[in-house]
Amino acid sequence: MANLLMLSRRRGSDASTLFFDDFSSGDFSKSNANFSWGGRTNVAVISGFSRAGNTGQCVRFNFGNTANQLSELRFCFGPTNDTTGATALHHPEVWLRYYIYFPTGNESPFVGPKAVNANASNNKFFRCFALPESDYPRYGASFYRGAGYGLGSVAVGDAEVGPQAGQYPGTGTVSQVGTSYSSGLLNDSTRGQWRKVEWYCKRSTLGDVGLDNGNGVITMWLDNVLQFSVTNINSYEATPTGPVSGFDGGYLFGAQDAAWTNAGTYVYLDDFAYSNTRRVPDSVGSSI
Ligand SMILES: [Ca+2]
Repeated sequence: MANLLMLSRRRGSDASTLFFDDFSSGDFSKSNANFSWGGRTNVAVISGFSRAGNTGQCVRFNFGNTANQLSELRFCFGPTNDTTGATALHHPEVWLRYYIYFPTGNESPFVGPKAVNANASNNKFFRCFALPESDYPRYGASFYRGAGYGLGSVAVGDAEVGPQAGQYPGTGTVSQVGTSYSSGLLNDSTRGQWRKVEWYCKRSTLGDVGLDNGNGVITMWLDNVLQFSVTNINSYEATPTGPVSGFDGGYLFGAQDAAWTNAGTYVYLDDFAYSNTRRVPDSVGSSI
């Protein structure tokens, strides 16, 4: 019995992990009752490069040869992707884990020029929201660089990630912005490595007098190191169209208001995993 139990645990990985994709399918077809990939723009699963090395598959975001090219991968917390949220699971808390790779430009075989996101503007890094997206506040973070955003000095070629918590769509305003940022996400010492990105997003709850408790959270870790945590988000009651109690989907990377410096920049992503109960352990594999 003990041996069977150990085998079961090994095969099952972690019970709290609801979805995992190493992209060995060669596309975005993997899905289950809890998760599915959605709309894609200038993004593909490629072979011959992955977190495992110059083999296997991973996701390649193509930021193109023109300024501001959109490169985006959407997802849904549900069995089929949709834009209405009708089939989504409305999880009030979500944990995501994935690995990203910014090329140095010197890889062999070549995987793209040196990834440099050098402008002080809003370049999408991550978003998580209820559907339809146009109706509810978005959680997320964007690349920023320059005065007024980051803490400490920022050398040429670096980029930081700052939280945009509870951003209401369509208004152009950000209701709450954190004051601490991830530095060192993208610089000469960190290119050429697979870096672990983790997110925790929690909707705020409704208080007993019908008011938003203002306790929504967005937290980011990079290689297990806490980067920022915004813990006072209003996202339950104070929406344009009424209460929202969970997350339905989101997207990885996305619109780039400022160009990546080098034409033809690629960014890579692999070993994506999702849980709605706790942080996803490193051991999660393709058995899920
Ligand atoms: Ca892979």
